Amino acid sequence: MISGLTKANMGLPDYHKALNQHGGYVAALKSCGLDVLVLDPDEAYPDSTFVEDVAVLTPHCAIVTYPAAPSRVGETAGIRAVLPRFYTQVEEIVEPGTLDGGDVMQIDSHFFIGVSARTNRNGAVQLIEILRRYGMTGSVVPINEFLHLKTGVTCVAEHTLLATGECIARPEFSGFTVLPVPAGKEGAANCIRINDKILMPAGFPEICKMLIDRGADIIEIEISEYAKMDGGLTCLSLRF
Ligand code: CIR
Repeated sequence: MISGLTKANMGLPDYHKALNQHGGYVAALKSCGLDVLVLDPDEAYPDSTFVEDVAVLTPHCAIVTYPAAPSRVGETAGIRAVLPRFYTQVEEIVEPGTLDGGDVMQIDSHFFIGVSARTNRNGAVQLIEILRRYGMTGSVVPINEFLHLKTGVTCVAEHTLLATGECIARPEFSGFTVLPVPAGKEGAANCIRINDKILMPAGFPEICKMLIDRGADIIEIEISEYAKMDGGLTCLSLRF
């Protein structure tokens, strides 16, 4: 894990602390009523803990992605082996398309796809075509400031997004109530809505208070060691 890709400039993660934080994350998912399958470590791939990036899981099919980062391409073999346990329909993004799951935000049967340094237009178009075949839709959102779309925006309630930076004013989200996360607190924008709970990264009390005032039931999770590797809450699991 400590050999993974990062631009965070926050120092190396403490591996044992990271393992403890992972345990807390899994416990939080279970406390929301989810069954959790923890995959074996894939020691060949230091970024493989960010499992969200190698697949997109929908109600009708799973899609194995094609990560843009050369060091992550081989991670897909591990997830491809697991998906048939849960899905009969497994699709794939192929070259020259690239796509990271962190760029895909599902809201009902629509998928917003960030075109970023990791996801190219070809990958996004391939995903939209796969979604279309299964009766779902997709559209692209250009992303320049962030690693992934969901680094800058996630869904916190019906028709309501938590967004930061360039994602606050994007026309693609004009039909939503957008709750802005100010500069300096960007890490708060990557949260997970599960059933009636919202999982939030620890360390953003003002943002939590804003959500609680709107009626949210929050679980805060410490993920400092993953933030050092540019990872947020959503990256650490695939939820379906
Ligand atoms: C990477 O650069 O690929 C990893 N160190 C972090 C990936 C974070 N994933 C995500 O936001 N979905």
